[in-house]
Amino acid sequence: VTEKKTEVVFVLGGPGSGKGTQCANIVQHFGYTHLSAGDLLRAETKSGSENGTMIQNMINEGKIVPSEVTIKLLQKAMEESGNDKFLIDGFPRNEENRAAFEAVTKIEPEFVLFFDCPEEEMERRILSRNQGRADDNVETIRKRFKVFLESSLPVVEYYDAKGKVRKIDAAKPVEEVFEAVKIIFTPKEK
Ligand code: UP5
Ligand code: MG
Repeated sequence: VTEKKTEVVFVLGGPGSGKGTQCANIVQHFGYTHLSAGDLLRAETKSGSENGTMIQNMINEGKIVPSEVTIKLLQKAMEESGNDKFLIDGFPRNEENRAAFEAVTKIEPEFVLFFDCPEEEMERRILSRNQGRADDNVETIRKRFKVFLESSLPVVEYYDAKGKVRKIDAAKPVEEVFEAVKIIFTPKEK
């Protein structure tokens, strides 16, 4: 019996670039399980666990939660899914996240889907989202943008140097962005 290899695609992009929206579309067409690191962390704050308050404080400041916490949540969700194909949305957010995930799971991503979007557009989208997220206010959004530029973009550059980044123009309407995404996930004819 040959064990099937776990397949991971990292979905990265700034706050409000459309990661969650496009992952929902990809799931419907290509059979992946969508794991949003942010959603898993937000669920953890509501579970009343001992880490909950710490996670909430980090999210309110737009800071990156320690790798071990996030990786544990991702691993648990991967095990529970019963699937072997994952979209990991919003992780890794810094060099330490990336190195720790590879060291702990021994998984290298197949590729990195990167949603490229201007800050003004991302800010507009977040401010009109209205889903009650504690970090969707102008002050925290600015902090999230700063952390994205300083800590998360270097991760994209790391994978770009390995030829693994598939960059998408995410400023277009949802349907047009998904057309570009589809091309990337559709197996090439040999
Ligand atoms: N929308 C989407 N696409 C659109 C389009 N093409 N045109 C017009 N509108 C579009 O979209 C945002 C909004 O825009 C929605 O209203 C949507 O309808 C609309 P969404 O798909 O939600 O964008 P997304 O990129 O998922 O935005 P999100 O706000 O979730 O991104 P963040 O990266 O900021 O949030 P995340 O949940 O990943 O992280 C939140 C916090 O958790 C982080 O700041 C950090 O503190 C913490 N965190 C960690 O510490 N570690 C982690 O590993 C992950 C998170
Ligand atoms: Mg999201």
